[in-house]
Amino acid sequence: MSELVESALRLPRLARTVLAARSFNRQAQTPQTTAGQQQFNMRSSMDLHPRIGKLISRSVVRGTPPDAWQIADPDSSRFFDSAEVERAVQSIRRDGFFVFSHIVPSDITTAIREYAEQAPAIARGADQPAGVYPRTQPLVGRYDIDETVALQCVEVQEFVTDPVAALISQRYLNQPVLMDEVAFWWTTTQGTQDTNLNAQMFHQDRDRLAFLKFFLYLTDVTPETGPHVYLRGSHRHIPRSLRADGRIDDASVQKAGLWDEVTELTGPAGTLMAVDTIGLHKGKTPTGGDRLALENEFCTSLFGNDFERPHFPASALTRDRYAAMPWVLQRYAQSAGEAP
Ligand SMILES: O=C(O)CCC(=O)C(=O)O
Repeated sequence: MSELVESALRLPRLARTVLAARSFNRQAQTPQTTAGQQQFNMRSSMDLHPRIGKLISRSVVRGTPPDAWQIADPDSSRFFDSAEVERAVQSIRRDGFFVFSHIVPSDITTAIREYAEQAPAIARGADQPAGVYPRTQPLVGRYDIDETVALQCVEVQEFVTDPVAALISQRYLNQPVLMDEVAFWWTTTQGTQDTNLNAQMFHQDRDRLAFLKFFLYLTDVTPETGPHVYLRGSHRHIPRSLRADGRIDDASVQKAGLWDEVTELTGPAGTLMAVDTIGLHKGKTPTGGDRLALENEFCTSLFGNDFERPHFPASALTRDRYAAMPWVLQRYAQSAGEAP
């Protein structure tokens, strides 16, 4: 289909997305799925501009209960220094990302890494049952640990329920947020043939209208061990040539004259980053060793893609945090102590 016809179709898709998202957010019980056509319409309308999802979110996510803003005590965070909140928000607004100065203590990162070393992981693209990550001899470029498995680790629960991350997301998006997704994965040196599959080509995340992600490195990350890579400023503006919903190669970013804005986010184990991944980003394929990363996402609405309500044995801290911020942690209501 010609680009002209495609462009003409984006506006009606945008209008349908606004209507569908409004109706979704008015339901008394949050639907667990978003119809495929609605997902497509939303993703397609995001070709118009990287900020379009945030605009839709502000217009349709209304009437959240007053306790939606409520969060647990920020000083209870062992991951973030709450003194960095304002700087983080300003930096994400300007650049699309922020690397925190505060490094997460090594007893926490070691506990999470040791958990990942023995947890079942799924070899991406291999069509095999989950198994322990073969760290000395990885076969594929990416091994994913599913959210329910990740949440068996109490330190992972502590990370994904962190009140400072919720606060930064609220302040950045200017709306109430809820914890939406946990990703936990190894990237390996075996990924050079599968850069598309392993999210190692530039792309935008378009699963929600408005969202913010936090990445925690659990191994030391150098330019050789698979840093997260971000096109600075692309959360605010993306040239037309790079706006398609799909994978974009480095040559296209170079051709658009933007290579100077490409930033590799490196740091020792314990490095934390907040990233607005509506901007163009990718993982760099490791060449010198593997990388373990843990990520969580806060969004303003569960419209856009299907979601799960994982079951896991909640720690005392998770229960306390759920009690303090039930709206933010609503996906965990069942596991954290409330009847469904
Ligand atoms: O591995 C990374 O740093 C980025 C991963 C990513 O963008 C994704 O999983 O969508």
